Amino acid sequence: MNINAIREQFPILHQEINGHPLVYLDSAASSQKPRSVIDAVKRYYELDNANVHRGVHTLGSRATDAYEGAREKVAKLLNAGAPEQIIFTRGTTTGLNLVASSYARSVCKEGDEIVITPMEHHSNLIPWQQAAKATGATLKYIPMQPDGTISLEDVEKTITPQTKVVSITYVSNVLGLINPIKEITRIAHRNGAIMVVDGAQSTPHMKIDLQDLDVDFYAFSGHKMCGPTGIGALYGKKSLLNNMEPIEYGGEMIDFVDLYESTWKEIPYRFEGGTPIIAGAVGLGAAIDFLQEIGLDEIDQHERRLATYAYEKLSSLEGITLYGPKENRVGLVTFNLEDVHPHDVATVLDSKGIAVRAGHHCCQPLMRWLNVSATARASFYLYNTENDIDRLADALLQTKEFFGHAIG
Ligand code: 7TS
Repeated sequence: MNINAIREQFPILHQEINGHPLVYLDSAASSQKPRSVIDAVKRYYELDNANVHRGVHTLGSRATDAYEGAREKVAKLLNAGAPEQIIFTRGTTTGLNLVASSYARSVCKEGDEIVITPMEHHSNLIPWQQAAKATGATLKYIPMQPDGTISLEDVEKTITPQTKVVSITYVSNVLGLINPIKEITRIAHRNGAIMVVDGAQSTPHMKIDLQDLDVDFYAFSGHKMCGPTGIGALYGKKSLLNNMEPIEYGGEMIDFVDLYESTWKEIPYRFEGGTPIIAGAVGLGAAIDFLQEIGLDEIDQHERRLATYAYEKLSSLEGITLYGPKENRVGLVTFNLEDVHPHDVATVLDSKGIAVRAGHHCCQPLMRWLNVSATARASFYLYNTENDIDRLADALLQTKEFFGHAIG
């Protein structure tokens, strides 16, 4: 990977923030966008814009081709099989809510179980809390080891024949660890449960093969993988989607409407009521082209190198606590400096042009498990370099000094 050439393609990176060259270390919250994605959205609006799946006019069919072409790109990226198994959504949150509201609420009943983990992002936790409350099912948690990982032994103990749904994040947005999704899926299926995966932090960073993983649902967001905000997708197995009720009713999702009864289109359209996010899908398609041209395996390796470098470099600072396992982690490092609130850390770093996130990262139960109220987090992507991490480490030293605790 030629990082300089890659960085050249991201206009936003080439600016000064508070008098310093920008170091963007918040890609887990939202990634930056390459020129090709920005141009694809612009070109779509300048040349092809129209509504999809309706008019017979030329612009309408161009827009439809662009939108459906993006669906095919998503299906190929994830090795998802038939493109109708891809439903465009607003992002991971919308995808997970769709499964919890449509599938879980119709399948689960009292005595059934929904299994998740304490490391889940709120968008893979609250939908299941609500589905459990609505159906009388029990919400169960697979316990975590001291380093945050989950053991297959605990997975075996937690998932039972009463379990109807298991929903787990592939990659933790706080701990940077990768969960053994393929093995958990096998255990879920053996017990008759379906497997749902939160792919928000995995899709941008590693090669995903849904047919190999054999998961039943998989949700992700475009904006974390060089695409625009407001677009994402949910993969679902055809056999499940075909039997699910829509959760949004209106235009474009119907087959036949009468005064008192209506019927729905085939999948995926029955889940895409209203005018869809056409320009977003076009941008996501361009983002997929961009990532695939570089290669997801190369991106993955680059980020793992950065994560190892960052973990080692930061752990040598006195008074720092790093969260999550040392091994097998993806490109992010979550940490706290002794006696300095993470919001203060992020504020001082911003004054030096370095963007990191501070807070609970939409993982309040995980924060309680870690026994902290908040942390700081530096997250990396294909455009970050060792130099960015050196700048972070230097700035953290200065932060510590600024707050009157010189690091030895
Ligand atoms: N799941 C995980 C694991 C996430 O990291 C996020 C967003 C979501 C779901 C929700 O994605 P959305 O696109 O629907 O909002 N995570 C973060 C983060 O770590 N910092 O800001 C957003």
